[in-house]
Amino acid sequence: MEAIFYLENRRTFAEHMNPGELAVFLSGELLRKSADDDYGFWANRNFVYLTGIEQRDSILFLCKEEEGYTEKLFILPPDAFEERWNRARIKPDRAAEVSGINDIRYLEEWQSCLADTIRKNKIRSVCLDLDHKEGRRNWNGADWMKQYIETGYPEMEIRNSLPILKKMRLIKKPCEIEALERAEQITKAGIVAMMEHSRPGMYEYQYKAEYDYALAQHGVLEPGFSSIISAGKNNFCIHYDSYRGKAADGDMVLNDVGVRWDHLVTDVSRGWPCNGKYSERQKLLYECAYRTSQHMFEILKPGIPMPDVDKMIREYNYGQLKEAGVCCSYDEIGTYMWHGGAHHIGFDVHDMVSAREAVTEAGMVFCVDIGIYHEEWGIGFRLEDNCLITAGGCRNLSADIPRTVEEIESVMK
Ligand SMILES: [Mn+2]
Repeated sequence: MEAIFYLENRRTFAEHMNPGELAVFLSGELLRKSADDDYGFWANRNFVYLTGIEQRDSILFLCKEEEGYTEKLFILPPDAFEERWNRARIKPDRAAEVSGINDIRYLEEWQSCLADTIRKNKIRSVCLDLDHKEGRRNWNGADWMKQYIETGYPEMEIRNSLPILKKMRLIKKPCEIEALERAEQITKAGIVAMMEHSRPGMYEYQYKAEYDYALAQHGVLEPGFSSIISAGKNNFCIHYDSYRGKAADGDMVLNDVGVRWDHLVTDVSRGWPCNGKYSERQKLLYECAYRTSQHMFEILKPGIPMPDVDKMIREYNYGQLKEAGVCCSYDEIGTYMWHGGAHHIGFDVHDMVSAREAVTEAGMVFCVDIGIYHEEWGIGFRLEDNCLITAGGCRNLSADIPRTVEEIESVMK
């Protein structure tokens, strides 16, 4: 992404702030795993969305003034010893180039800058990224910052930045769509590699190795999220991640995988027979999902409430399963469909999950995910594609990844 992307994001965020308000964002801290080993650092996505900076212990200040706003970025200072052992730290001029922020300071200044800004700009309210999910601890540092501000400035009002960011991140910019398109091509390479190597007796970890290898050939060193790759009965565990099972002749393989490119992540599922030829029952069920998916891509357009998208998938797929003689009453659909079919993707794979109340709008990208689970027949799979809503309709960004029975069988020949 070019710096203008981050600059525009900050400008839009500032438009939602009130004069006398300060927004503070943190990239997050490095988490220690055990002994002298740490978890890989993962920068807070909202911080990256606003700065492009993925280095730990970085802080962004956005200060709203009567006219416009000012911005400051705090980064770690150089440390020859630390950098010799681990990695080079971003230099101020590079941080300015990436983010488009001119005022770059070293981290040790942030407390005095905060005090100065609060006093000089008569700050009465601070916006923090208080992203709390079901009471689980938030590692982006915002909770710590909230406590710091409440202790030092007891009169200060605290406002949650999240509703603003959710709204912003729902609509993708053209450069984000471009990044997604590139990510889809690499996702295709990974999925096709798994299909091409597929054979009875193959272990799930071998499929995973094919996927990871194909991605690495394109410079993508880790999958967009924890890959779900399973075979046979393991397909009945929706977020399966053990990779120890083996595909027996006649089993279906399920993948639910993604690729991150320039921060944007895809989320695509396919289901194929490990031996390369769909059985009659597999084909029957797969084609129900396929027709439902095609139907959705024909009708999706701006102006549809997201819960309705989910409902439409369910109802249409029920019609298909009924016609196939699999399911006789809508009350039973839960036996075969275990999860919803539409979540947004973007900087996170479940991008802004609580934006379900949204109404489709040009620039939104979400999954059209049809999962069918027939335990009695031992067949479970998902067909999941990435739908971009356009001014007049929609586009399937993952359409190029083999998805019809014929396309998949011909890749596996
Ligand atoms: Mn998925």
